[in-house]
Amino acid sequence: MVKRWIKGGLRGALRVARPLLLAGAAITVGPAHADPAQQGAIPWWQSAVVYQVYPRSFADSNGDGVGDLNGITRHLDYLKRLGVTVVWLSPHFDSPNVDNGYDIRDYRKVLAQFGTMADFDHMLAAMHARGIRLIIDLVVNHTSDQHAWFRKAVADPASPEHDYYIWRPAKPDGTPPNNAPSFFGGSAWSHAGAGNDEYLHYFARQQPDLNWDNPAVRREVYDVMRFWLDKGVSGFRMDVIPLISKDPAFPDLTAQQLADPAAAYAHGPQTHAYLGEMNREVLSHYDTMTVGEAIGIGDNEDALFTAPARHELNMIFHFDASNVDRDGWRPRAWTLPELKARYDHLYAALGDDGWTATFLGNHDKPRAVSHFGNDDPRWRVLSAKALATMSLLQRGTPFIFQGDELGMTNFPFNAIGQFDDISARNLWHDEVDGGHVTAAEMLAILRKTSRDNARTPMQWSADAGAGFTTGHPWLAVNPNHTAINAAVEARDPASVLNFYRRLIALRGRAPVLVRGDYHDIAPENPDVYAFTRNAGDDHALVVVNFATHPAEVALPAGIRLKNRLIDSGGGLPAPVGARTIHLQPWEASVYRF
Ligand code: TEU
Repeated sequence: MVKRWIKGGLRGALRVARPLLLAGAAITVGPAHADPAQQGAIPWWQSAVVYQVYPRSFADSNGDGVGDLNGITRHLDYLKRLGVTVVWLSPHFDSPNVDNGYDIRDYRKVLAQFGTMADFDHMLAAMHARGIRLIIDLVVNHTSDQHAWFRKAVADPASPEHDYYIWRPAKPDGTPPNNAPSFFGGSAWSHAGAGNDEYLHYFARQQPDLNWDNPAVRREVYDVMRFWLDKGVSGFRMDVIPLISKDPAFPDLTAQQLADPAAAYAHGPQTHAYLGEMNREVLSHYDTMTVGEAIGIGDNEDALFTAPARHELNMIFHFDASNVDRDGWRPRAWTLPELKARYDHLYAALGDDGWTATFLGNHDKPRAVSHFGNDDPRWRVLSAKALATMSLLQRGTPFIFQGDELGMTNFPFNAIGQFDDISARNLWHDEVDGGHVTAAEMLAILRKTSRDNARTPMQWSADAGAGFTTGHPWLAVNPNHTAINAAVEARDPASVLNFYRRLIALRGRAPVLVRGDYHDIAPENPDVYAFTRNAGDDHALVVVNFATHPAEVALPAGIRLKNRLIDSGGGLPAPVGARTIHLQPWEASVYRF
């Protein structure tokens, strides 16, 4: 083990209280922390395994039905045992929670329901004591409409804060300045204050977009970043970061653009200038990890954000693969070759030096096993393991969404009243109340696609409240928590949880699974996803059967199988030198070759 000082920690040392400093400034970490300049070394953010905590739903320590920071601190040994090295914390800031914290009222204050700044400091120190780093959510495309800046902006159009936001006059006929839609329904423009001006909000009207063209806004954002970095956080997941720059002319979107507004919004003129400035001003002074939520960005544009020489971000989330079953808000049928093609396209665009983030789910997606696997009790465990094998061993830094390591499933929603999410409720309002879609059809769609599927409380135990809370949970606990929970799975060697632990450990032992290139060896195979990872003389083969029937994959010449490294618990290993691998339903294996 190598012990190193983190640049930010050292800087923070001058500013934070000494007891915190002792626990927070030095992190004991594995070989990944070796000097990246050293030949062959892998930067820590590449060998990291990240775990996303959605604080509202992770663990409630005080019985109010809402998860909190002390709840997270309580479960750090669980995360340590899982093997994750970084936690991404979804927004923990003061917020009116119109969009569950993605509408921030005060960037320097912890949401009261989640605890205090002292709880935050304590949590961070406890993470560092376990060699776990923390990255936090940077939500700076927009603020809450209750942020002091927006309140001043509305109250006084002559105030400096007015220019922190984006205002344009309504058209003479009273219609919005242009036809831009909000992601949460309706126009992206709303009226506020005196006069004729409307403000821009790509999300809810309670989430006004910041005016990044105003240097004062950028300075404020950089100060917020330094505030948290100086506390010892190790970086940021950047919410909808490609959206920060806007074309000030605000032309109407074309019909084609209206079909995919994210793509239209993601290509503002100054995005890269601003990210470069952010890196120069802030990130380059700390040892950080950054991951951009790159909605609207094509695979081919990845390098603009992540090429090391450009000094912007380390990696971005691409959504093409995870959206394979979606056409806007409507589900669409998909095939495995189609899913593989989306990954293959991304990796081809990235090239052998590019880097990305791999993931199956997050707080905006349905549950991974219900989404890409099969949550029927016959296949749930197997398919959750198969998906984990795919996602943790693809090339990139893997992100695990809380509960996916248990194979948690979608929730059996059967009424609109059970949904909390503003996007589900607004969609219902527009489409069902608007008379375009029947209630039954929309319910069937939301049951599959709703973001609330991922947001139900973490299932720690079979107790009432799932061990998440002793009170009344803010969102219903999935009734299947009596069977699917961390306590049961910790004891069961064949559980999804124990498989994740082994898989993460394997990734940690085998550098080829981190740094190796990626090559799909059977893109047309309708059942099996088979890809190699290669680094010098080190070669690994990952095979995953996506079918509920046995399937096989023929190996190209040049692959001479050696030992099997891990298997999700199905068939016997293929013999050394075999030309074909036979897989049981939803079986996943990894071989050396
Ligand atoms: O999400 C960005 C985004 O556009 C989608 O995830 C979108 O919310 C979804 O497709 C609509 O159904 C980020 C956050 O992850 C999300 O939770 C926030 O709601 C959004 O930004 C606004 O901050």
